[in-house]
Amino acid sequence: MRLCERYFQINLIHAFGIHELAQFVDPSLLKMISYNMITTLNIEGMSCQHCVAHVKEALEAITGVSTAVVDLQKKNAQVDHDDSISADILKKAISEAGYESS
Ligand SMILES: [Cu+2]
Repeated sequence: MRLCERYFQINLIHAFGIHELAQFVDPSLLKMISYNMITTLNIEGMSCQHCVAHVKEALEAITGVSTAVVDLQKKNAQVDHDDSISADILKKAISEAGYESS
């Protein structure tokens, strides 16, 4: 599914709600819809832009993560992902990359 279609569908959900949408949209299409959400995690241990790139790469390698914006000054990452991804999955990837997160 292309990104613009996906966002269009999410806007539909926000406008009508999933149950209302189910009344006039094919149920098989609804199964394809997942919510996108943004999770912000605090990250410890990043000291330079290489660390930032490393964390970003680790997060964006996860299926279901679309983008990760990692900020060295703020010591955080804003991760845009679908609803199949939990914070624990994100933290595990950060941990495996060698950093602490909460
Ligand atoms: Cu570094």
